[in-house]
Amino acid sequence: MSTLIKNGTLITASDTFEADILIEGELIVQIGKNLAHPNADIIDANGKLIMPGGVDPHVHLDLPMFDTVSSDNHYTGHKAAAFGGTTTAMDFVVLEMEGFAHSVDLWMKKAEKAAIDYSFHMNLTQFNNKIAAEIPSLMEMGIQTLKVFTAYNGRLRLDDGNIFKAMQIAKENGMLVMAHCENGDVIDTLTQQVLADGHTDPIWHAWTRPSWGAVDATLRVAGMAAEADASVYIVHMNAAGEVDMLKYARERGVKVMGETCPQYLFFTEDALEREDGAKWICSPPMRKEQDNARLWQGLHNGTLQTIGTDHCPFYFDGTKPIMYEGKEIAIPGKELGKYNFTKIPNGLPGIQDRMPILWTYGVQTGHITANQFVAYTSTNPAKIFGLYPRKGALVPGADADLVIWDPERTLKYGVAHSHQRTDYNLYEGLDLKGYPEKVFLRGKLIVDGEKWLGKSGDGQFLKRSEGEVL
Ligand code: DUC
Ligand code: ZN
Ligand code: ZN
Repeated sequence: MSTLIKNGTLITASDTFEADILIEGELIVQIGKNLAHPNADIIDANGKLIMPGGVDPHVHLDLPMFDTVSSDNHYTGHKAAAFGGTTTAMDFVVLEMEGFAHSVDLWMKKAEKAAIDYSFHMNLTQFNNKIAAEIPSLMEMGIQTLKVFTAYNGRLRLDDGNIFKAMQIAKENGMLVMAHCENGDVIDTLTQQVLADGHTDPIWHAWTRPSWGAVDATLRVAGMAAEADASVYIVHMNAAGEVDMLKYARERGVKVMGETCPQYLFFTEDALEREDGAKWICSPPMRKEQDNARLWQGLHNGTLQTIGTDHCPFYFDGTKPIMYEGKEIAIPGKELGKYNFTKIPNGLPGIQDRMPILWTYGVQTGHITANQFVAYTSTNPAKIFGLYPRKGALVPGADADLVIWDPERTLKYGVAHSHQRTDYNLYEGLDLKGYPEKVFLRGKLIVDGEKWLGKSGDGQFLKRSEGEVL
């Protein structure tokens, strides 16, 4: 099957130009002016923008947390992603006692429902000689990334010595270490103290996870990367000081890259003081306006490399069902922590919101250019995570993952437009200008306006190889 998209304006990470795109089967085969094909379906994209499908490097689908599970699975989350223009999503495998192969198998099973293409990062939350010896086997499975945590003592955290050893092994094997940077000791100490003092409101979540901890952990991780000559990627950067540490390390040649997420650009910890503050509980927490501003600046000047979502939705009130594809679904959510902020499941919806929100409030406000938008939401993640140019590129030979973007479409955003399977949207009521109109996954039209044409099982696992350091 062939599709010829005519007269669109193509936006890549580096250029903006007018051209036609010919798709044959799953691939882009030609890009140029005045293309013709005897029996292709023709789509007139006059007045529309065409970009590579979004690549979300950081999502948590079907993730068990506390006494529940994140409310989007690999079908519902992928469907939402597609409506927002994202056609590849990477989530994190929980490391079980039985080891990597068993853990990956469990995640492969969950992802049989996939509706867009996907790959996995491995949470490296245990470390011993046996695990160390098995790390290279992940590369054979197409998993090129190890995620480490400097927080969540006694659960997910590795001590610095083991993080450093993981970096040495990663360096040897062409792998990338991703790091969640907060100060676990300070968090645990403050949490015990405030609970003993009877503080249980959501705002204490932010006040027990100070931004200095994120800053110190970022510098520590960068320092270890320098010493191991390893590549690292700091996930969900949220504090101004983290951007400063990133800049400091990068200026000294350390192979460290940084991701932020829309929630850290648009919200502050003040949101946690609202009556419905639990909706904004995620880790790390949102910070202050000066942090938002420094993150925007880091995107504007290229200190940061990507914008992911950390999509990990929970219902605000999981005792009440919502309608999803004609069925009532209720999944326990934030109400679990009604009387204690430490019991509120951590995480926010955002997989669909990322690109439309950033287009209106990032590109049109002049924080980033349209080319940077493509770089941060698609091309750079594809490069860093070893998927380029199959993903994140508008070039012959690339997968035909495309978004036809209508720059004139206006809408009031919120749950009414969202396919994220939860009962709220952080951007409720925001006016948007510019929205995905058609989305293709490997040549197949999966979103056409408001119509969902994709299906469970259409998504493919992407084996990844060594990525680039940007
Ligand atoms: N933070 C969250 O808020 N949720 C999931 C994982 C994470 O790092
Ligand atoms: Zn994290
Ligand atoms: Zn995360």
